[in-house]
Amino acid sequence: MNAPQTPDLRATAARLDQAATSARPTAQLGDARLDLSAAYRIQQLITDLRLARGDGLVGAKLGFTSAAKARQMGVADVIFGRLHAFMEYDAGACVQLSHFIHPRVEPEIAFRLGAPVSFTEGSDPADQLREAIDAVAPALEIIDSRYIDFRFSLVDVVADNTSAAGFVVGGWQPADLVASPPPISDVPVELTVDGELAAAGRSSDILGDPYRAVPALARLAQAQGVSLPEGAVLLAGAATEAVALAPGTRIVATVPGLGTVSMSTAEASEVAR
Ligand code: OOG
Ligand code: MG
Repeated sequence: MNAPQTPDLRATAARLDQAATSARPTAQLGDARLDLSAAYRIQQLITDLRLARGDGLVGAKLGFTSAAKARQMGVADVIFGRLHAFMEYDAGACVQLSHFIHPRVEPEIAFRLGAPVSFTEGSDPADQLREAIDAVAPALEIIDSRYIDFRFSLVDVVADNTSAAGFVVGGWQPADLVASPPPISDVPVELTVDGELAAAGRSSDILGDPYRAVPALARLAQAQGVSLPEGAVLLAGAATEAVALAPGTRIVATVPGLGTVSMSTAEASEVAR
């Protein structure tokens, strides 16, 4: 009799990485043997492939921190993903949609680390992360599920690095989270496309207060054994539903107290597939 097959996590990681680099969707994992810890292991193996290509880790993100996002995707648990150098775009950048499968954009709040964090044993991970944060900014995240039709289970989306595909950060403002957090705990968050309101929420839709993303991220990063470099960007999770990106548009996120951040998408005629 054959021994029961163990899922090939490495092959799954390679398939998801390949789907991202080729911008071609792949089938949902649909493997009942995979649990959440196997999903995070696949995510780690994707990161290993990227690091081996010289594509450094430049940050981390949370997903499903708002009810709007959880409702949109039918997945409720807060999830953790990695941001790599290839995902970073300058503020105002014009993004080629041919690099993506079916990209969506969502408004976010970003924190920046002024010092590296390695979550050493014996000290509270949330304190370590909070003490290292030196700036806060409005941000846009591009998400692009590698799965057909942008459909996934919790295990699928964690294995797929939480659909992370791109991010744009606006002007950083100093953040002293211990002494004087800027007043952005409950302010409107708006996303416009070509000047029209496309999604709206409040910063308090993010776990009740975007600062609560910091301990949540610290806990998940520590659990995954992730160290974050100086300058790392942390995305707190979208306050609104994500909006499908169309060619030839300008996207702006506005968070009063933090300012705005924008990007645009290239015209369809410029998109070479
Ligand atoms: C997963 C990523 C969720 C957020 O901010 O909630 C996320 C997805 O919706 O594809 O980034
Ligand atoms: Mg997001």
